[in-house]
Amino acid sequence: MEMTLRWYGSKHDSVTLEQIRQIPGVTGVITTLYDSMPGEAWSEEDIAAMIAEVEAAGLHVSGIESVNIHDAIKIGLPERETYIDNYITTLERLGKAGIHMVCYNFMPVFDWTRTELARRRPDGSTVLAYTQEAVDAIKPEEMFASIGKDTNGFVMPGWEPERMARVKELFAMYRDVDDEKLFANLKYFLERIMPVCDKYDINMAIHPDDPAWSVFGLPRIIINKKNILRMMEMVDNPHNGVTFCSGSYGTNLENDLPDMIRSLKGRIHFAHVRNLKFNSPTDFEEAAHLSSDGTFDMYEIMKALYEIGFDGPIRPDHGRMIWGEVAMPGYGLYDRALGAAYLNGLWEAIVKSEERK
Ligand code: DNO
Repeated sequence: MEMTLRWYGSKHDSVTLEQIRQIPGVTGVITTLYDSMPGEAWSEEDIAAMIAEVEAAGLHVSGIESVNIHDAIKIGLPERETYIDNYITTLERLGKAGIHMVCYNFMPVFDWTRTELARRRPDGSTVLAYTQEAVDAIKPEEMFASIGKDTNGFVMPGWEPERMARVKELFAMYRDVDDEKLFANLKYFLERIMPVCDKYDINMAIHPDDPAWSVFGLPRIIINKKNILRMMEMVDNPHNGVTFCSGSYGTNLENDLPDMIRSLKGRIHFAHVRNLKFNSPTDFEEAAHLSSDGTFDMYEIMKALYEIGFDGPIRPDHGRMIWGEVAMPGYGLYDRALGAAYLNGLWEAIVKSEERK
């Protein structure tokens, strides 16, 4: 595996490449063209500039998170053809530039959903949190306003104000899309892009829906072992793979994370590893990465990744806001750096204990 950190680009991120370079064991970044709109073809110049900037700092681009999917593709509108063509162009240009992993998601309307961006924990840190009660109590169009004040001035991925301004319209567009339709539209999209992925050896890594259940009545399909295996089988190509995100699948306590990892051998192309602390099955907060701070056994998660021979990029995921840092919620430097060091420590211990058996 390769330890990486997500980075939004110098225009958008409070964390610098120089800082990332100093986290022990982090050799790559996962980045994106954050200003690009879903459906646009990325230009060769922009891709080259992104890579050059990262490489000048002594790091490399280990993959893209995300190349976002236009709603027309998820809904299955006739215009999807143009947007899929543009997506293929982007993949082709990324492949030619030497990038071989692309993370994306297929969530309708909202990307990840949290009801609080700064819940205070007993140690004084603040974290992202979710309660089903809070979601049930508001209308989708009020969601952005209710959390928007806590973004610390950053644009949150998937929660761009222009997008949130259209929430009602987006809901109307998804009116006739149920789980089966969403699966069919995902299959159509994947079948169209697999040839370019085969040609340039690009691993597509779908991110799970977060939380792993339907919110506001929208269909959500990438939520559990059964559905993800269905997706792997429906387009049975090794380039059709997943981002294994422990914090997203883990929102549903019925998901056995190590077992899911083992069942996805060969198809996990990217890993987001973080912990959650549950106060009840419908109230969780994003704890520190350490097993003892949350609900998951992080050792077992890392061990399962080791056992399936996972060799892709991995990254610590949302961190707590600590030590007075002001950053995009979940994406500060300090706690993610602690997370990277901890995950590297677990990995070293697993590798050595297996090798010395
Ligand atoms: C949240 C992230 C997601 C993820 C996308 C992938 O912090 O994990 O926004 O990047 O769902 O497309």
